[in-house]
Amino acid sequence: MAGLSFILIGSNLGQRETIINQSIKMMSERCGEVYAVSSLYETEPWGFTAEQSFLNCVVALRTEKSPHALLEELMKIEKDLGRERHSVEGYESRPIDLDILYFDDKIINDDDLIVPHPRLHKRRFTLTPLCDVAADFIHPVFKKSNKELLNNCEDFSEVKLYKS
Ligand code: PH2
Ligand code: MG
Ligand code: MG
Repeated sequence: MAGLSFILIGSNLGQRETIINQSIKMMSERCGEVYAVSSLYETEPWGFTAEQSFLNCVVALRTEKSPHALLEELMKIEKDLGRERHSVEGYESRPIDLDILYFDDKIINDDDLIVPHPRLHKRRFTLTPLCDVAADFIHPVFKKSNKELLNNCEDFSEVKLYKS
């Protein structure tokens, strides 16, 4: 049976909106059915300083892939869209970042993949678009809806509507 996954998309390097739209098209061609897309938000870099702000959104994806196969395909799409990974400490600016937030109500704690995403509840730039597409979805670890997580979120970095 198909799995239901939510993916956070982020970009703060290059033609941000164009690259994000390309990534959504590639996910629909290579990963499964993208059946909902949140509004697009302009967000303050979280956890590091960067020249350019981020654009972030969340897509809902129905996929036949396993969580690890999905991760592998998302990393290939990142690479195809020009993402380079450098071995630096901490975060760095990137043209595209595709993060699995949830995969059904699975709890995965592997070296290469942790689901639900371990920092999703701490980040307004994630919870705001996530609530556009899945406000009532229950976090399988905290047993709280995304809406509740957003209401209790202590991160107040700026998240501005960019395009609905
Ligand atoms: N991603 C990060 C680190 N910081 N800040 C914003 N606003 N948006 C992001 O997508 C983001 C971030 C690590 O992946
Ligand atoms: Mg990320
Ligand atoms: Mg990532």
